[in-house]
Amino acid sequence: MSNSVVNYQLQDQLGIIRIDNPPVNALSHAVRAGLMDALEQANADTSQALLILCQGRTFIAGADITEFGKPPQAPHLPDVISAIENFPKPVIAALHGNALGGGLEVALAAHYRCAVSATKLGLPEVKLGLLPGAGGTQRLPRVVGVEAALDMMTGGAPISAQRALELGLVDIVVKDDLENSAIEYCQQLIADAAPPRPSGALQAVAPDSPGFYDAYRKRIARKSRGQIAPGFIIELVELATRTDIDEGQAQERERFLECRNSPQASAMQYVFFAERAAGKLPDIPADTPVLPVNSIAIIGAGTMGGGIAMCFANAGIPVTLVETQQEFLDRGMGIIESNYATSVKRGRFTQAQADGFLANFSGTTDYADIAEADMVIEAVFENMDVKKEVFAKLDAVCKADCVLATNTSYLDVDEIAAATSRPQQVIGAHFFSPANVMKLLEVVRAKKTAPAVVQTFMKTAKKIGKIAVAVGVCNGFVGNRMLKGYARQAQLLLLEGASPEQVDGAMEAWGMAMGPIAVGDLAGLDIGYRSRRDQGIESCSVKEFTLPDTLVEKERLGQKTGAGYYRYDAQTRQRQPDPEVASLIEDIAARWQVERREIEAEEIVERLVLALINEGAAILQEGIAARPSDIDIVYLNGYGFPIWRGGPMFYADTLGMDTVVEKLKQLQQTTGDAYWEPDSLLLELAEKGQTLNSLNSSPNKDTK
Ligand code: T1G
Ligand code: NAD
Repeated sequence: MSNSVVNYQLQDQLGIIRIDNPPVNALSHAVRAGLMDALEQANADTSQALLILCQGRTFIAGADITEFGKPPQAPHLPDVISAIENFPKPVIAALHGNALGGGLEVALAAHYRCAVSATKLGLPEVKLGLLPGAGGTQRLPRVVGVEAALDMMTGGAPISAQRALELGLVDIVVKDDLENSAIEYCQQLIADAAPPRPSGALQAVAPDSPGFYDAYRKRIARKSRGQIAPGFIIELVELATRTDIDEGQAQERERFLECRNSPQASAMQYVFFAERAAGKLPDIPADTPVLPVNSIAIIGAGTMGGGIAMCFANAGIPVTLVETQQEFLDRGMGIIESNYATSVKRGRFTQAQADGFLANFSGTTDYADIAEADMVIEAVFENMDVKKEVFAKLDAVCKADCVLATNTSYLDVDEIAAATSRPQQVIGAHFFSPANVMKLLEVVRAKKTAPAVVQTFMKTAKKIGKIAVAVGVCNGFVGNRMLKGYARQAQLLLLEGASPEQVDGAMEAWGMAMGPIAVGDLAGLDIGYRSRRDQGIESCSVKEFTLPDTLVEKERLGQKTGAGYYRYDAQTRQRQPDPEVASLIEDIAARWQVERREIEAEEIVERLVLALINEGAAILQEGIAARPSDIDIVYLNGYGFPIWRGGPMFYADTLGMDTVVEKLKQLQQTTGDAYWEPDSLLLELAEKGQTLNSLNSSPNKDTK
């Protein structure tokens, strides 16, 4: 009695359940039903023990997320879990790949667990706005202890098989031939007459330090700000230490359903699929051949060049740094070495790992030394003439199929490509600072960039752990272009009466990682100042630039000079409001005859988020982004937009197109600012009663 995805077979004294539901053996309805059938069969036959394992690249990677939002079908997962835990014969789970979510809960319901060494084990539900809903919050603390369980469930990051062995989550780490090693282990258990060993019967030991849970809530407060699931997980783990498994699971189910029905969960599940969609280019087939990238050169070992180089070295790809002078090379390498030392101190890498990464580095001031590089990424000064000169040199020395990329933030990639005889090999690769930390990468497709070059960069991005989004050429691409309107509103709100701390406070309370004013101080006000001068904009000639221009001319560049919009405490680096800036703002407002008034947080949030939405719509209309979810992935991974709001375009749909258009029109009327004219795409969608999300299923094929 098997079905298309679950097979049961009796082999000597061992019943073997094989699950085969590609791509990740998710616990779909068919898998759940198949498991119940197989348990029934094994219960009735002569098997002495029961082995559960999966075909393909991974053990069960969780409940089937594509079934969320659809009417749930029996058997439900908690029923399958109880059937496994209460099975009268020992049940063994054999793990490989990613045993995640409901998959780990199935393994926890089993009485014994073995795993191959590369297995990852985790309960990442919190990343989907959920919590483990099939006993994970009750069984995991019983098996690994309260603190380790909390770390795994509130953070969502998987642990290694070795760590799982140390914690007692797996009983044995077996050789890589999973099936045979697992069968051998089962036969040993049968020979030893090992009994069923329900983890639900174990006792979860309460931590003895008073105030443990409050301290734990404080510890995760910053990274889980605004999310409901992490708090519920702490509550349920605490409950596990003082109730039996049935009572605990009942409470868990209630909290799980509360999360599942929350807007946060639908936003975060949208993000799960949006991240995966971003890697699929509507006009370039997935099987387009990619160019080899086994060596790379980085031109410019400054702030960005150094971080970008670390990404490749960490992925095991030899990196050559190119600078104009040896002293700049030494300076750049010095910063890289100290970054690794910091990572070792913080336990992110072992010393051996850091040494291994550093061994991938070499440096030169002679371009001829990079003639054989497979890929080159330029990260020199943000100046068109300098970049053109560099690309002309690369065109002269690099081999024909070398991929030539520029890390420019704003400049025209088509113009840079035209400085070479091979524009089809030129592409934009916009990393975010710090490049060795930030996950986002805007892959900028110039008009002549060859599909194979685009595909090569998308694949390379995944290899170095980045989330790549393909975008077209325009000033500031997707992220920085939308940021301009957002930052402009922030400046206008300051002149109209809101203080820097009010603007940042409102956005951070709404969920942004950092408010726009503080972000300016973090990035450095001189970058914007130089870019405006390069564009020929005279200082203090534009209302919304007058304050940052004035601050720069007062050498208040932001955090790096200890003062910008805020003053920064030398020890704590904490930002403090500065009365000097407050009076400066009043003067500038008077100079521009801006009437000042009380401004509520709600207005601040509304204007800044609507600015993102309206510009995002224009970007879609122009085909600079292929789908709204790509824009969301840019803002979630590059600009600190709260994941539980799904991104600016997803958020626009939660407001509704009618509301968005109405609010934009109201602002246009009250401010007289043409900037607020609703983008034609929003008008069209509102008229047709459609959502931005409806465009995600038919992405724009002409992203250039
Ligand atoms: N359900 C449905 N589809 C899934 C899926 C899932 N759980 N996981 C992956 N996919 C699809 C994915 O969309 C993609 O499809 C393909 O598989 C390959 O994925 C009760 C309720 C396992 C580490 O959160 O983290 O259990 O794009 O491109 O980089 O407590 O996928 O090819 O059409 O990501 O090798 C908890 C989610 C669920 C794990 C593999 N589980 N998955 O990464 O491949 S909630 C998770 C992942 C739960 C219970 C609760 C990763 C991966 P397509 P991929 P990958
Ligand atoms: P930086 O000033 O820190 O570093 C630039 C480096 O390039 C310097 O070390 C300089 O010596 C070197 N250089 C200049 N001309 C060179 C040449 N002809 N050959 C070799 N090396 C040369 O600048 P940065 O902040 O790292 O910015 C680099 C690029 O990255 C710019 O285009 C910038 O717009 C972009 N960018 C910056 C950030 C950021 O936050 N800093 C973020 C994304 C993109």
